[in-house]
Amino acid sequence: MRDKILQDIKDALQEGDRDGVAEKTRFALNSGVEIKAILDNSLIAGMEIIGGKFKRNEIFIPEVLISAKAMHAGMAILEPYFTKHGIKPIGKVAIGTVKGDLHDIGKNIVSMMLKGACFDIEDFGIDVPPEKFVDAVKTKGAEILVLSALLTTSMNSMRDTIAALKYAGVRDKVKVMVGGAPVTQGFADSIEADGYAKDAATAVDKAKELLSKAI
Ligand code: B12
Repeated sequence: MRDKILQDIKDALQEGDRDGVAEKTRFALNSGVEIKAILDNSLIAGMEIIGGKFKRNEIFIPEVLISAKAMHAGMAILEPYFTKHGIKPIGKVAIGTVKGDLHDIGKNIVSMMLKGACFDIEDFGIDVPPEKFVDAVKTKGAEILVLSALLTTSMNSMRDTIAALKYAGVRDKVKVMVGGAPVTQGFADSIEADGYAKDAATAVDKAKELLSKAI
């Protein structure tokens, strides 16, 4: 029964059935299925399948966006339960797609996964200038900055953001994690980022690892 409920959500997500995902997620919660299982085995697992199909050109942008919206619908049902169940945030994260870049599908997935892993997330959206990240550290106490870029040109904004943190004298107060399709470990090292991960699942592990290292 539990497996069938989880599979139904996953199927609805892949079909891009926003209402179906919301309704089935509600049903799963009411049936006592754990939040983490819904998140991991239905929403994230479903989105990973969509990501794989997209990579293999089996589906295209509209389908990805429709499924991402369906995932949002499921997350919206789960979110209040994170706090209700006393799940305390494990760290404060500011996330955004860097300046000059309007891609946000991957960033949103990373954001959702971090939220699912109980990080306190402030999402600045797209085209985020370095100053905004600096401000997140200075006035909002962000412990990790998560920077996403999908364009080779906007990768330079990651470098600029780290330079701005140094200039503002707060580089040692925050960990910086970078990612997005064109970003590599080599690039992350070259701009002196603290962490890089190739996908959203690994991003969560990396964020936890960065937090465990003293800032
Ligand atoms: C969808 C899309 C768009 C949509 C964006 C919609 C949106 N709301 O995001 C639209 C149509 C608006 C668009 C516009 C453009 N796009 Co576009 N776009 C894509 C496309 C097809 C998919 C990107 C995507 O969402 N992938 C799916 C997500 C899930 O993957 P992802 O973002 O990589 O994220 C995963 C990981 O990278 C990682 N991750 C992501 N961020 C982070 C951050 C951290 C810290 C970590 C750890 C991990 C991590 O986790 C995610 C999940 O596992 C790609 C091609 C492709 N096949 O990738 C081109 C692509 C990225 N676009 C491209 C281009 C050129 C453009 C435009 C310049 C086109 C134009 N001439 O106008 C504009 C740019 C506008 C701008 N200033 O940003 C090029 C970039 C080339 C380059 N190397 O620079 C690509 C590669 C297409 C191509 N082959 O030419 N695009």
